[in-house]
Parts: sequence; C-alpha cells; structure tokens
Amino acid sequence: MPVADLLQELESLLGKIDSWNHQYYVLDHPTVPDAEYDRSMQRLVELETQNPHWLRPDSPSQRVGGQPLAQFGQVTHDVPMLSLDNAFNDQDMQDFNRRSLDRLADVTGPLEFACEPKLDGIAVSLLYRGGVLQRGATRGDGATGEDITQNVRTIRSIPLSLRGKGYPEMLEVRGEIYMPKAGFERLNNRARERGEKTFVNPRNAAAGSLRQLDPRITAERPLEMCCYSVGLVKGGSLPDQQARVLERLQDWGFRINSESAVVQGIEACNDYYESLSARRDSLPYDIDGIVFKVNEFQLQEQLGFVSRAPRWAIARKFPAQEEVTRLLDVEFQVGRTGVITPVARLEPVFVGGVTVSNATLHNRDEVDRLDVRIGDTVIVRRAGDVIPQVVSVVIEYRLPHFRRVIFPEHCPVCQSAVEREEGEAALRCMGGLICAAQQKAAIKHFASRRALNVEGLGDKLVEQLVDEGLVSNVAELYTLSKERLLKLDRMGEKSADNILAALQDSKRTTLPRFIFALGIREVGEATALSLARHFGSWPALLASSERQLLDVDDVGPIVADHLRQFFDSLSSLEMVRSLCDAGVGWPDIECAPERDQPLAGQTWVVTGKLETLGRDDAKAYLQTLGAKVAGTVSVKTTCVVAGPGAGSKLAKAEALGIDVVDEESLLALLVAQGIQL
Ligand code: D41
Repeated sequence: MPVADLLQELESLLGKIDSWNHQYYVLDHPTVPDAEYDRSMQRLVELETQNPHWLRPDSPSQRVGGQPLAQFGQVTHDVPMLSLDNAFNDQDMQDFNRRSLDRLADVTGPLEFACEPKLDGIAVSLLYRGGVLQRGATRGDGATGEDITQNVRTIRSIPLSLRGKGYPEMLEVRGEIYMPKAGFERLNNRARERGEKTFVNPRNAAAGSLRQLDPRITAERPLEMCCYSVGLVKGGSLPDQQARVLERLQDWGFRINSESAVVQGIEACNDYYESLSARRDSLPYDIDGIVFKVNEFQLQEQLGFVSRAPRWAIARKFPAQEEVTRLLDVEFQVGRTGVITPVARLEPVFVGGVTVSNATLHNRDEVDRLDVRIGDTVIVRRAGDVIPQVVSVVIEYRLPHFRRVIFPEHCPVCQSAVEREEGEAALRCMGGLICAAQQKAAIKHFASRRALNVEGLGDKLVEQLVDEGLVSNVAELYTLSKERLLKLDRMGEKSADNILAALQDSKRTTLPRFIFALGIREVGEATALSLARHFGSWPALLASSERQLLDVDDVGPIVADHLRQFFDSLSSLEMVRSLCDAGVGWPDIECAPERDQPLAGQTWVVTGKLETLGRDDAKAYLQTLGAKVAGTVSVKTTCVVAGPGAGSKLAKAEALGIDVVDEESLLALLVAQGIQL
C-alpha cells in the first residue's frame, strides 16, 4: 500500500478510536461492539510498530503503560491546590452562607451555588499544553505533589489530547481520580481468587493503583477521573461561572459529574444534600459529602481565601461510616438453619447516622482473619442499610490479657453438638428442629411478610410462644386457641383476635410463597418462584428427580441436594401435611416451559424505590419471566423500571433512548403474565 494511504488509515484509526474511547469512558455510552474496537486497536498497533516514527505520544495505544520508574519526581503546583473547609450540619451551612453574604455587600438576593458530589478519591492536576497532556500530578500537600504522568496516561477517561476548539494554550485541569464500586468489587474478587491481598475500600484501591511505579499495573486497574476545577490558565480564557467551566471541560473531552447542579440559596443546598444522601448507596462510586461552591467567579474573587481554603466553597460531610469503639464481648446467635454467627457486643458508638452496639463477625474465618480479642479497640463500619461490621482491630491498643474468641462446641441454646461442614465457613447447630433458636427463626421466617405474611406475629411474640411451649413448629401455629394466647404476658382480647384472624388469612397463599416459607436451605424467593413456575404444583415438585430439579433456572447441585433432603425427610413431609390439614392452600400455577418465557433474552434494570413490590421482589418476578436483571444500564438494556428517587441509571436510560416504565406498569405486566402478587 502506498505510504500516503497507510498514513491516512492511521489518521482515520486514531480519530475513530479516540472518539469511541470518549463515548465509552467519558459519556458512558458505548457505540461499537468490542470486537470492532479490538480489531481497530490491533491494526493501529500494527501500523505503529511497523512505522515507529509515526507513533504519537497521544495515541490511544499508549494507554497500556510504559517502563517502570525508580521513583516519582516532584511537582510544584504553580497555582496552589487549595483545601476545603468542612460543614457537618445545617447550622454550619447557615454560618457559611451568612459569612459569605456579609462579605458581599452588593449581593441582596440568595447566593447561587454549584453543588457537586464529593468523590472519595485522590485529588490530581493535569497539565495540557497546546491541547496535549503534558503532566499529571497528585495534589500532595497542595504546594507540591508527585509526578504521576505515566500512570494518568493509562486512565481512559483522561483525554490524551483535548477535543474540540477554543482551549487555552496552557490549561491545568483538576479533579478526583477514583475507582467505581463495581470495578473495586471485581478487582477484589480477582485478588481473592488468586489468594492475594484485597483492598479495604475503593479509595485505598485508587490510591494504591496510582502509587504504582509500574504503569502497566495502573493500566489494569479500573480507575476513572472526574474534573471539578481548573488551575493555571494561559493563552486563552474560560467562562465566568463554575458550572459553565464544567460544561466547557466536558466539551473538551473530560468527564464531569452528571449529578452536579446549580441552585439558589442555602436551603436549596440543604435539599440537594438530603436528596443525594438518600441516593448515596445507589451511586456507582463512593462519595463522602457534597461540595458547594459560590457559582460566580467574580464573587469568588471578592470572597478570597483564608490560609489554604477558599471562603467561597464548603464540603458538607456525611456522618462518618467508620468509627472506633471497644469490643465488650462476643455472643453466638443461632439462625434458622442452625448456622452459628458470632456477634460483637460493642461499646455504643454513633456511626453512619445511628448508634451501633452490635456488629456481625460473620464466621470463624472472619474472626481468625481479624484476629480480634475481647477488649480490643476495633473499627466498625455501617454503610447504608447493611448490617454493621467490624472491619479491623487497632492492634496498638491491645493489652496482653485480652481474651481470644472461643467458639462453642455445643449449641448455646439447645446444647446439641456443633459441626463445621466441609467447604463451609459456618458452624452449625446439629439440633435441627429440637433447637429452640431454630424453631423461633423458622417460625419468624414462615410468618414474615414475604412468606405467609401473618400480620401481627412479630419476633417478640414468636419468642414468647416458643419459650412458653405453646408452639414448636410452624404447623402448630394453626392450633393456637384464644384461651392459650390470652395466657401470654400483655396479650389482650383484641390482639388475640387479630392474631387468630391473621393466621386464618394467611392460609390462602400462593405456591411460591409457600415454598419460600418452608425455609429450605438456599431456597430464597427467586428460587421458590422458579420452582413453582417450573413444576406448577406441590405434588409435581415433590415427585421431581434430582435431574428435573437441575433443569430449573437458579437450581444447581447444592440447592437440588437441599431440596431432596427436605423431600426425603419424614418430619418435613409431616409438617407440610399438617399445614395442609390446617387449611393452608394455594392455586396451582400454569407452568411456562422455559423456552417460551415471555421475557427470555431481555435484560432489565430496576432502580429507585418501588413502593409496592420492593426492588428484590421486582427482580425475582422479572427473572421468573425469563429476563436477565442487570445492575447497570447499557445499550444492551431492554427496559428500565424506575421508581421515585431514580438517578443516574434513569438519566442514562433516557440518554440512550431505552424504554422506561414505572412500578404500576410493571405490576400490570406481571399480572398479565399470570403472576399472583
Ligand atoms: O469531588 C471532590 N472530591 C471535590 C474536591 C470537588 N467536587 N470539588 C473540589 N473543589 C475544590 C476547590 C473548591 C478548592 C477547587 C474538591 C477540592 N477542592 C479538593 N479536593 C481535595 C482537596 C480539595
């Protein structure tokens, strides 16, 4: 091929790949199949290898990482990188607003603020000359940082050369490098599989990845950068407002936060804080607060800064999700299937917005990993709705007499033997249904909202019923009489009537609920639904062979084994018979052969709050109809179910032109498909 043609091919490849990268990594909008991308990239590398003098520093092929460094160089920031003052409550925000207004004599109305989620990552500076990335550096202490140019070049959402026109000759862009939650999970899972060390949180993973002297390692890490301000600007100018600058940065190819907003006045800032903090857990990255900035640069200038922090910005921090406290004792809880869980009793501590005095220690492996002793100072973490956890021990505060955690050899409730099954981390009480703890847990599960939904039969009452010897299994619930109930502490006529009525109501149920209510090991709601739809009736399920069970979606050898064990156990079958004799019943289901499941081949995403179903149920039902349910929206998504509070996933679906339905439409669809809710 003539040289001119090869050069033209190279140009065209460079343009295409750069544009695809931008679509994919900055706009979250993939536009080409992976195979096509890979082919083009291969061809580019081939051309560059055959003609090394054509290789440009900003070629997308240069993102794989160059030679390892011996150490990082130092970088002095010509324009210092400021720090942020913190606010922890509404009062701090009021004070910030008042101070600002007092200094701005000309401003009469409410101040305009740019609001941005505060990403929990590493602050960095990128320097572009003539639109080409020259240097990347960490913030360091704000005056000097480390030269991480080689590493930032591997991050796909950082443009190697700027897009569009009109950028200044020299432009320093500042932002946060972070690791999205999904990438962090994948990275840790891989490390775990290989028996390597895992990272504590996405921030540490991002910091560790940037600190690599070998950029090839950084290149493999799922890092992203989101920009939030500029430093040095020479030979050109920028808009005169924070939000406008962000828009301009986006035009030039940078990723900016899609949650950013401009609001009027401090109350609106507080509303923004509340609404984003409610959605915090569903964001694809960790944030530790919200940054509020006076939007007008002219006002920013008037306000100036004190020591190292601007007077025109403030970071409202979320309550800490990790705190330090003391481990007072370890107790052992026996669950529904006999699993014995060590529970940490803690000196009460305020963390993640609530007071925490218990945290799970999961199992023996976890206790060994933490090497925790009673009396230790520990770090507890409570994020979102998850159960508080002990994440680590502060070894420096350990005293020699602190005791190790001793696991029981007998069940703390029924004294039966405790065993550890092969390949399992959990210890288990072998008492089965003679164990009062297991009886209570089984009954609580049976009566719970998603199972037979016996209203008013709460945990406390179940415990009383078992402790008083009135009930020892779920079938006996239906033998309860009013006289017996009235013997319980604090049980009045009316409550007793209500409970009997609720028990009566619970008898009319559905097959999936009934299967789920039995509490068979590993049989959750989704599996119960699949089983019900596959077999259609209880006798058909009971008569199924292991092979037939394995034909069901979500049923693998382990679940099949648990099911067979249940069906082969006389006491289990007797219990089912007693339940049916007591009048528990359900209509059979029409089975849908899996190949003509109505949503087969489709991918759905559920986001926001679903008032009636809840997200878990919605997902389970969609799966029963054959859909795949994914956690992120992409071009492959068929439909998004969005409830109140839906955020970036909804925005993305709209941007990609993907169908969006509300909960009501989903309910209608489920009912139309013969699902009884
Ligand atoms: O998302 C962030 N972590 C973030 C950090 C942000 N959205 N905006 C920021 N703005 C600033 C000023 C107002 C000083 C330009 C920041 C930071 N600073 C910052 N990050 C680390 C130290 C300071």
